Amino acid sequence: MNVNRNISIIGVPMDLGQSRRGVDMGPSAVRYAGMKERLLEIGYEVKDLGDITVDHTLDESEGQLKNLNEIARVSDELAATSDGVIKEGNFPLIVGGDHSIAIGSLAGISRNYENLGVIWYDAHGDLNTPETSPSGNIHGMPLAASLGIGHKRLVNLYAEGAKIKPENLVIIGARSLDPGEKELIREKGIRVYTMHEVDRMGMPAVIDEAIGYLKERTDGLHLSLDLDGLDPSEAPGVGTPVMGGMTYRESHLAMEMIHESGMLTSAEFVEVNPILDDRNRTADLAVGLMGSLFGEKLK
Ligand code: EXY
Ligand code: MN
Ligand code: MN
Ligand code: MN
Repeated sequence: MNVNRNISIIGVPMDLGQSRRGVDMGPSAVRYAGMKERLLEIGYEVKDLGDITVDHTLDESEGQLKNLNEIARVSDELAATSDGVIKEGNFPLIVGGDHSIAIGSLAGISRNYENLGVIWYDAHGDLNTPETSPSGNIHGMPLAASLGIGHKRLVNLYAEGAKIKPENLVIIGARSLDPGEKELIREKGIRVYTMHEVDRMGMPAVIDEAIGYLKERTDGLHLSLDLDGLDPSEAPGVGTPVMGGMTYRESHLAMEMIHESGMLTSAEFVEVNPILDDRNRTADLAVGLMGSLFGEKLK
């Protein structure tokens, strides 16, 4: 199956899922880094649908998850938009904003598949629930919510219950997992390639194995790429950096191999925070990885 040649870009300037202001400027920074031009150069039809409006007023109510109401509202709008993009026959390319937006993207995109596969490229598991979260930040919860675990407002967003299945999920690059996340990984048998596996096996073997594992059981593939999956020395402009991450070169290879699989049906790039960045370096890197993901050749 070849990648759809018609890309629809959706910006989600979301910064309510975490506490570091600036990630709402991620979509602008990635556009400024030439995302649309890069994809046009490779030969795609590209439509930029603009940004989903986010009300950045912080919800100071105690007890609830931080900014739950606005995150749920935006996620619902993102779900409907990305669902519509697929139903029109286009490829949704979503740019955040913090990783809480994946609750909406997975809710909308998964409606179009029996078994949507997910590659979660991230330093973190994003598998926390309100009970296990050390921070109460919803950007640490999107994968649990998408698996049907966590706050009911997030679990039942756009459609009732789980949006993806644990056996259709692969996490790559994890190196900062909370106790509750480790428990959930064990309990659900989620396939995780931590940085230990990435180092021991090498990225080629990790991606080969992940693609082989997903190919036989899924009918679509969503890539959720959190820029903090890369080492902060290369991608400093992220809100929750963790040392010892994947290199830019390893990540390019991963993107090229995912493209070669012909399985990719949607993608999102999240957590670019230009305020924390060195000039626009992390956004530039994101656009470079998009080039590889969509088939740019070195020769
Ligand atoms: N596990 C920590 C928490 O839940 O607060 C940190 C989560 C960081 C999430 C970033 C988006 O990947
Ligand atoms: Mn705004
Ligand atoms: Mn994440
Ligand atoms: Mn992360």
